[in-house]
Amino acid sequence: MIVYGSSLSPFVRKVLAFAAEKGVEVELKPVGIGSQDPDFREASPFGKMPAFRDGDFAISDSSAIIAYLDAIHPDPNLIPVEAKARARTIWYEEFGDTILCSCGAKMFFNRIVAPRFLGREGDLAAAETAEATELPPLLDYLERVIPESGYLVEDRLTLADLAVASPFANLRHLGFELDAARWPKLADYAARMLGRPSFQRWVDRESAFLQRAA
Ligand SMILES: N[C@@H](CCC(=O)N[C@@H](CS)C(=O)NCC(=O)O)C(=O)O
Repeated sequence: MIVYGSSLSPFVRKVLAFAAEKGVEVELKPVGIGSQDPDFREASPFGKMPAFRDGDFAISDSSAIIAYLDAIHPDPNLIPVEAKARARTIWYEEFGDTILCSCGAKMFFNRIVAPRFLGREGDLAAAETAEATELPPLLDYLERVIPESGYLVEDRLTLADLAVASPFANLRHLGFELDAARWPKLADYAARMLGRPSFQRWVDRESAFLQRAA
């Protein structure tokens, strides 16, 4: 099975971590933003990463890919079946994918992707505003909702944790330190989740790659 994209994308990283936690082997085929690679474009008609292929089956969108991986490899269960826990898991995935990622992307794209990989200046004012005004309420929210168990749903690892933790790797690459005085549960949570082998393998590679590209 092939995942197309770069693990620097929080959506790609979420899929890679989900596959690793399931024990499913996937190969990451590197493609960058705007890639015209025909196999990638066949799987992702609008050129967004991640895209995915399993033989003659191709699909894009991290949530669609995860639904597929979950269906062909149900164990270990990472998407609860109990109604409320399942709904909460989907909410946290949505929160991670849209609310947290769209804020984090303003910082990561403008400070790293645009200048280093696209050869143009990023909108540093937009990045600054995102960090100063958009991000803190999202971090306050997570600080409130993380249970004592340290897992968002059912006191065990689920897709909710993988989706919420993934964008924190991008914040780490930006040198953003979670203030443990203001967000103690969250600082511990993010460090524990990104320290799982399913994430750490990729985050370490990304750090090395970003250092080379600096
Ligand atoms: N909802 C999609 C979002 C994918 C997405 O926006 N990926 C970004 C990279 S983080 C991308 O490919 N951007 C390039 C573009 O929009 O052309 C998913 O979950 O896979």
